[in-house]
Formats: sequence, structure tokens, C-alpha cells
Amino acid sequence: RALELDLRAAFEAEAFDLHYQPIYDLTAERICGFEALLRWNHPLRGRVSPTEFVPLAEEIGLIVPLGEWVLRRACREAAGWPDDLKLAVNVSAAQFTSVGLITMVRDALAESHLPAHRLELEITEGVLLVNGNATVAILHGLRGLGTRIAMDDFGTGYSSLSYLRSFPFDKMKVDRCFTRDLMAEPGSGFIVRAVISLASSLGMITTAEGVETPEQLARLREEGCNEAQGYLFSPPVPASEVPALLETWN
Ligand code: G
Ligand code: G
Ligand code: MN
Ligand code: NA
Repeated sequence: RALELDLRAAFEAEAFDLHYQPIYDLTAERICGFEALLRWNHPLRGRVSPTEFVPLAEEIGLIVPLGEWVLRRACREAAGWPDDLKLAVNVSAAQFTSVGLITMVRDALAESHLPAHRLELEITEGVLLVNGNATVAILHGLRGLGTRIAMDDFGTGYSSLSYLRSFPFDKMKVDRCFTRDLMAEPGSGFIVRAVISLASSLGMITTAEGVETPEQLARLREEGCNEAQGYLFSPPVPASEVPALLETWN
């Protein structure tokens, strides 16, 4: 529970930071946006991975104020980027139980002057498992603001495909475990192909996560994937390095 106390203290001390990872448009052949990723530099332990502290923040209810901090900060930073760039922000299931989510997003957009269509909220399948009907209503409210909604880590959750009928997502992010095995395992290739085909028949675009090699990228392009994200382009970087990435790729 020591980590829990540290996490609360870190929030009070604003000891969190955001890094940004580029998302590359395979058709335009340029960076089309960035995903904001939370970073915590613990005074003793050093960098703690969000896969460790985000679940803890969810458990202790800290994810609601922390998620608000992430969104405000990210919108403010993204408002200063060239205006053809989108911003993707991860939203936890726990934030969907807070009735204020729609108001919070609307306020963050208003105060940053970031146009709503440049904001994309990434949610995981788990969000729809918790409270399906209420969640779908909130998703429609968020869409009503003009933001885009992406399904993150697609293919790793436990839900059935039926939830895809309950809400029309704008984008599907193919989990990096499928990209990783793309060249080695025929099965992964078939899954990626099926996901891209499913997404496109439902009117969604696809982003492949975890792209590390030119071979993976070529294969994804062949399969009709729209966007790619991964170490091939860049790891997540501090906001100060965004201009240099745009200089390199765009
Ligand atoms: O980049 P990285 O290894 O650090 O991210 C690990 C996981 O933590 C990812 O699955 C990502 O979705 C999650 N994560 C990173 N930042 C945030 C955030 O701001 N909010 C939420 N809810 N999850 C985040
Ligand atoms: O939200 P999400 O779970 O997709 O968060 C992305 C996570 O994946 C982050 O932890 C990020 O640092 C990590 N990541 C991004 N690109 C790559 C990659 O090319 N390879 C690997 N192994 N991890 C990546
Ligand atoms: Mn994500
Ligand atoms: Na993901």
C-alpha cells in the first residue's frame, strides 16, 4: 500500500508527466496525430509503468482527477500543434462511472481551444462490460461534442463481438501482440486481416499498434491498414520533442 500513498502524494505534487507517441497515416505518409501517455517518475523507484499505477489509480478512485489532469494538460499542449494533428487520450472504465465525464471533456476542449474533432478518446472493451447501457449513452454524449471514439487494444479483452453493434466506433486499434507475431505466425496475419476487414465493413478505420519493423509496416499496408504506431516511428517522447518528430517525418 506504500505505492498507493505515493500515488496520492504524486498527484498532489503534480509529479506526473505526459509523453506523446506519433500515429502515422499510411496513405498520407505522415504523422497525423499523437497519443498522450501518462508517466510517473517516482522519487525512489524511478519510472513506474502506467500498467502498474493506472490500475492502482482506478482502484483508489484517483483515476477520475488524474484522468482530468491528463486530458486538460494534453488538450492544452495539442492546441499548440499544427492544426492537422489529432490528439488521442486514454480513458479508463472507471472514468465512465463518473457522471461528469462529458462536462469534463467539454470544459477541457473549451479552455484549451482545441477543436473537438481533433480529440480522440481511446477506450478498451472493458468499458462496455461494466455498465453497457449507461456507457453507450455517455459515448453518444461524447460523440455529440464532436470528439472521435477509438476502441483500444482490440482483440485482447474478454467481451464478445456483439458490443460492436451497440456503438459505432470511429477507429479500432489492433493490439500490438498481433503486430508482433505478424511475420512469424500465419495466425496473427489472418487475425490482422480479419480485424481490418471487420473494421472497414463497419465504417471504422484501423491503427496497428507496436509496429517495430519496415517488414511489419509493408505487410500492414498490403492488408489495408490505415495507420500505424510503434517504435519504428518513435517511442513516446516528451512534448518538447514533438516538433523534431514532425520535422523528421512530415
Ligand atoms: O506507454 P505505456 O507503456 O507506458 O502505456 C501502458 C498502458 O498504460 C497502456 O495500455 C495505456 O493505455 C495505459 N495508459 C497510459 N497513459 C494513460 C492514461 O493517461 N490514462 C489511462 N487510463 N491509461 C493510460
Ligand atoms: O494505450 P496502449 O496500451 O496502446 O499504450 C501503448 C503502450 O505500448 C505504451 O506502453 C507504449 O510505450 C508501448 N509501445 C508503443 N510502441 C511500441 C512498440 O513498437 N513496441 C513495444 N514493445 N511497445 C510499444
Ligand atoms: Mn491507447
Ligand atoms: Na493500446
